[in-house]
Amino acid sequence: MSNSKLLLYGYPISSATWRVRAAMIYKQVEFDEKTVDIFAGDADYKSNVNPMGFVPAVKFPQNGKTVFESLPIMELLDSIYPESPILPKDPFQRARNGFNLFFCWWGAFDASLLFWKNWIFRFFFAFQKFYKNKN
Ligand SMILES: N[C@@H](CCC(=O)N[C@@H](CS)C(=O)NCC(=O)O)C(=O)O
Repeated sequence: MSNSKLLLYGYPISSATWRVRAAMIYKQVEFDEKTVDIFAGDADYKSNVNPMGFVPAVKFPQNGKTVFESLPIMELLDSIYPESPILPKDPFQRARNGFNLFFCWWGAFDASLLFWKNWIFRFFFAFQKFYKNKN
């Protein structure tokens, strides 16, 4: 694996991974992909990459940092690789775009109370762990 490529941590049937993968392909950015077994759970991934255990995450060769959450990843991709933009340049259009994305994202999961409960607990545990040594 070359160090100059992005590394996408994903899973084949993950829609959140698809959107990041699609953005990279659209932008013609070279990347390698590592499958994280989200069903079995990957303790190493959870400890070292995303404390919530969700995919996708992307490791950037520019500084070796790893970013998780598909929407910020896509925003970062657009800033670093401005060719073939995926976000509107106009700030109002951008805000509208952000609204649309969040609306779809939250709306899509609104139906599942079980998912919400699980997600909220995972979020707070992961948040605590991730920011513990960052201050
Ligand atoms: N908000 C996250 C959500 C990512 C997400 O829900 N990923 C799912 C696959 S599509 C996952 O990793 N699920 C594993 C699990 O629930 O443990 C994003 O947009 O990146």
